[in-house]
Amino acid sequence: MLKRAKNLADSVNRSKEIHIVTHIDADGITAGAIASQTLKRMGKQHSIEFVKQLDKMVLERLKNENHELVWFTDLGSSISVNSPEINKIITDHHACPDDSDLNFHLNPHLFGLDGSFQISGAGVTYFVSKSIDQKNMDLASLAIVGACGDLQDRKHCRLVGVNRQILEDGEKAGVVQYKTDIRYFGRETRPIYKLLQYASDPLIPGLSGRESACIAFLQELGIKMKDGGTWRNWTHLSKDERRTIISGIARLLLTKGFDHKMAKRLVGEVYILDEEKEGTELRDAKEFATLLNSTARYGQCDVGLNVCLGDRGAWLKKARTLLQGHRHNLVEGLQFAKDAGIEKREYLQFFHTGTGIRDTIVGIVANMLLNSGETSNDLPLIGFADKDKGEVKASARGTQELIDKGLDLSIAMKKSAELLDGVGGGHNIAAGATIPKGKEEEFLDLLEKEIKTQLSS
Ligand SMILES: [Mn+2]
Repeated sequence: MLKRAKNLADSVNRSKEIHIVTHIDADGITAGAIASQTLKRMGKQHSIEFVKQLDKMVLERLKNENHELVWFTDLGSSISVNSPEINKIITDHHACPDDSDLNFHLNPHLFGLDGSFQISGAGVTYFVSKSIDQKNMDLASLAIVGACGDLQDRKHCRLVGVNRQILEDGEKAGVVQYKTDIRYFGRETRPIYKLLQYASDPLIPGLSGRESACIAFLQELGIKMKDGGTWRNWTHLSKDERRTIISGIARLLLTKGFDHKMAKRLVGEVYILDEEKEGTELRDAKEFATLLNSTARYGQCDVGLNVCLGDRGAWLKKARTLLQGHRHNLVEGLQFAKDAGIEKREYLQFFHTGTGIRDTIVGIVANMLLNSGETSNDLPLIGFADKDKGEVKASARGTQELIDKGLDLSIAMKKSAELLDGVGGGHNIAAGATIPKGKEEEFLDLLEKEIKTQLSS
């Protein structure tokens, strides 16, 4: 991989003008920011754009734009063999056939690694950046944010694989710290009772989703929720207080019949960006990633990009406004999906929200629903939402247990979509597809057949 990274670095070095094309999510924004910052430091002429997916139209346009070099980050694995007309390098981590020897493509799957948890799009982009100049090691912090945005820590409750190398680089450069702590979202910014109220992995029986129960639980444990007039967040608590809460939750889980494996998921590694102010979304890598996601989902990637490139003024303020809106839309979207109803089949379950929610958040909603305890989680969940131009977006989410049994949603979604003239792909645990509207039923039949084959082989 390092040799391939070096090859790609050479291509960058040789080019005077470079156009970056990246994906619209947290991993894509951080990947694009790493590439962009690298080129800026080299004094290269460069530009950047964000795309939802690389379709024929985008490729055709890029061909006509005649860039000296196009740098695809966090996407591009699907086109690696096509489009010889575009002079390109690709740093991606999405599944691709590993039988090819493509010297312009850096992808963990080409080296026998798994891009869903060992390294992200930002991570592979970081390796090229570091190959160009060791001084770019400070960009490891963005690569860690990208990995968290991609939920690469979910499988082992910590980052593993090549991600560890990036983590060590970040530590050496003094930009990232990691430690073991509660894994719930909002350690830096949420009042403690809110952290518990929105807890989803694992769910806390009796507390998740219930504000007053969370407050009562903390009072019973003797935890002071306020300091003077302000809410304390998780990082304000003493070691003892943290331990008291964690064992309190573990006790709840075990008495309600959850196993030790579930209780163990309470605690894991958290990633702290040393240079960011305490108590802000940017201090915790997971919260940073969520901030970026909420710019991306609303077509405002440039806001997230500017925050990644260092803006802490107007752009950050704008990002925070988008985050507020995003939170609101997720709550609404979740309700909308529930109202639409979840239909169960033998090998999958699904919901269809029509135009009710944006196609850019249907995947997050599906994921929230699957982990909410309100759906059975022994079936993958597919969410549909209408796109414009007579197309439908399908987002599929699975669980680790299903992956261990052989489920690969990336392959299933790709195969089924392509049979209907659509496109699909992603990761084994989370994948998406775009298909013609009206073909949903046919799509579900194809998908179910494929999933059945995967789970029984
Ligand atoms: Mn990615």
